[in-house]
Amino acid sequence: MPQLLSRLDLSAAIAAPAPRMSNDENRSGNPTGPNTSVITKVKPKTKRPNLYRVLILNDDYTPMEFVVHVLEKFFQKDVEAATKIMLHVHHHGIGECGVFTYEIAETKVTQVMDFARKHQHPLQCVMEKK
Ligand code: TYC
Repeated sequence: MPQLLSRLDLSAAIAAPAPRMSNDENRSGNPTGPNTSVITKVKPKTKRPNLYRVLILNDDYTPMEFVVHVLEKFFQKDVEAATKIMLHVHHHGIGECGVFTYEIAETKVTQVMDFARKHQHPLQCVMEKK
């Protein structure tokens, strides 16, 4: 008569059988060695990446509109968010454009510095480890 198996019983029933061992062998794989087992703990290895702030600095010459444009172009800010950041920098001297992994932050800094130089503005952009 067929037997009803629960989900647990079923998975046990279909699990792979233990490797065959000869009578004079044991779990160490050594016919004469001690009956020991190695228990390997699997450590979940998800490391959080180091993060970097990209900052812009105030100066007396870069036009406000240019800074807003930079924030829209390189940091995907809408005009309201860009204006808010630009005014923060204008009043406080420094402000955050975004937080990125090292390579992305470095790329943003280079893009902003190259763009400012191309338009002959003294705008400065730096990165700082969080
Ligand atoms: N202080 C500049 C001005 O009055 C505007 C400005 C804002 C410049 C932010 C740089 O990162 C900056 N034209």
